[in-house]
Amino acid sequence: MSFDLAVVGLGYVGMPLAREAATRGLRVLGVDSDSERVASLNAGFSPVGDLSDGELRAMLDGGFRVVADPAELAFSDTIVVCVPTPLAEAYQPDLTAVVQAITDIAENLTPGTLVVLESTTWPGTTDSVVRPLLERSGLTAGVDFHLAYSPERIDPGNGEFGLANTPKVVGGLTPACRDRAVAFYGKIVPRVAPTRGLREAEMAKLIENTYRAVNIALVNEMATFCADLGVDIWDSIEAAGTKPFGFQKFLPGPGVGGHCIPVDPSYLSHAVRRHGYPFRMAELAQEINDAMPSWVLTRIQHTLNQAGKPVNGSQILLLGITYKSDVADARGTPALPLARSLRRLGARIRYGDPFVRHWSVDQHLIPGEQVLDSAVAEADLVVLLQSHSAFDLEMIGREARLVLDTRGVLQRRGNVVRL
Ligand code: SAJ
Repeated sequence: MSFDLAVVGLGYVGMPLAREAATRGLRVLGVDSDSERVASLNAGFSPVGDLSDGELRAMLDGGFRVVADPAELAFSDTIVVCVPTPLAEAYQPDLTAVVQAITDIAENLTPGTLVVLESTTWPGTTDSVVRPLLERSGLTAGVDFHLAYSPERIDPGNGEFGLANTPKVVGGLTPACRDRAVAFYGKIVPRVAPTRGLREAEMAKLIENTYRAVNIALVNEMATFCADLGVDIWDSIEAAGTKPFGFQKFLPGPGVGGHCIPVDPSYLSHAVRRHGYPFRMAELAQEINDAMPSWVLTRIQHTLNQAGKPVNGSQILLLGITYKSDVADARGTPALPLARSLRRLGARIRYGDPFVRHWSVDQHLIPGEQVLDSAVAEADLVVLLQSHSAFDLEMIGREARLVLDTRGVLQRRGNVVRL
C-alpha cells in the first residue's frame, strides 16, 4: 500500500489526526471534496487554528499528500472519516457529508482495509448507514474489511489537551475490527479505550457532550434567576468550585456556540424520539442555552434603562463575536442572534474581535473596531461576550461608561454589570 492512513475531511478534526500520524512516520494521504481547501493546503496554508502553516509545510515536505480525488483511497491501509455532521432544520441530523465520503470510499475499497468513522453521530449510524454503503463495494464488513467507530475529542483552542495526550475511545463491528482499530490508534495516541461495540463508542461521545450542554444549561438557568434571589451566581460557583470531588465548574455565558455542544445532544434526542418519546434533559438544555442571547438582551435593556438610556439610538460595542474565547470560529456564535435583536431595536452596534476582520449581520456590515480604547470609552454600553486573551480587561473595566460582562471576568466596580 502507498499509504498507512488516508484522512477524509481535512478540518479541525482531520488535520490534527493527519499531523499526529505523519509525526509518527506514517505515510498519510489527505482527501477533501473542497478543491479550494485542497489547493490552499497544497500551497502550505493551514485551514485550522490548531495547526500552523509551518507544521503543515513540514508535513508536505515529509510526503503528506493532499488530493480531492478519492481514487487514491484504494491505496491506503486505513481510512478515517472526519467530515462534519451538522444539524439540518428542526434540529434534524444531517449525514450528507458522511454518506458522500463513505460512498467515495466504497467505490475505492480494497480487501483488508480498516475504515473508521470519527464524525459525531447517533448510536447505530456506523452499523446501519455506513456498513451497507461500504458493502456496495461487494466486500463484506468484518470479513473482507474492518469497520470501526472512534469519536473525535478535539477541543478547539485547548493548548493542554490534544490528540497526542487524550485517550481514544474505539469500538469495532467485530472483535477483530476492534483489535485492528486499537492497533492502528495505538501508533498515534497514548491510550486506546476499546468499547463493547460500535454503538457504545458512538454513545460515549454523545454522553460527553450532552453532559457539557446540560451542565452549562444548569448554570445558565441559575444565572437568570439569581438576580431575583439577590445572589451573585459567579461568587457562588467559585465557592462551589472549591469542592475537590463530585463537582465540575461550569460558568454561565451569553449562549452555547460551536458545532459540537449545541449539535451533538440533538443527534441523541433524534435517535430517542424515533422510539416515540423525548430525551427531555437534552431538549430542555438546548432550549435554555438557545435562550441565553435573549437573556443578554434583557440585561442590556435593563442596564441601559438604569442609566436612563433606551436601546434605540444607543452605541453598543460587542466585544468577542466568535463562539468561544481565543478561537476564531464564529459558527453558532451567540453574538449573531443578539446583534439581530439589537439592530431591530435601533441600537447602533459596533464590534471588536481580533479574530474577525469583517462581520455582517443579515447582509449589514457591522463596523469593526481595531483600536478599542476609544471605542470602549465612546460606547453607551460595552458588552463583553468572549474574553479573548488579547483583550485588555483592566482597560475595558476602567474606560467603559457601562459594561455588561457576560463572562464574569471583569473586576467588580460601579460601571460593571454581570450577566
Ligand atoms: N461554555 C459556557 N460555559 C462553560 C463552558 C462552555 O458557556 O462553562 C460555552 C462556550 O463559550 C462555547 C460553548 O459553550 O460557546 C461550547 O464550548 P466547549 O468548549 O464546551 O465546546 P467546543 O465545541 O469548543 O469543544 C468541545 C470540546 N470541549 C471540551 O471538552 C472542553 C469537547 O466537548 C469536544 O471534544 C469537542 O467540542 C467536540 O468536537 O465535540
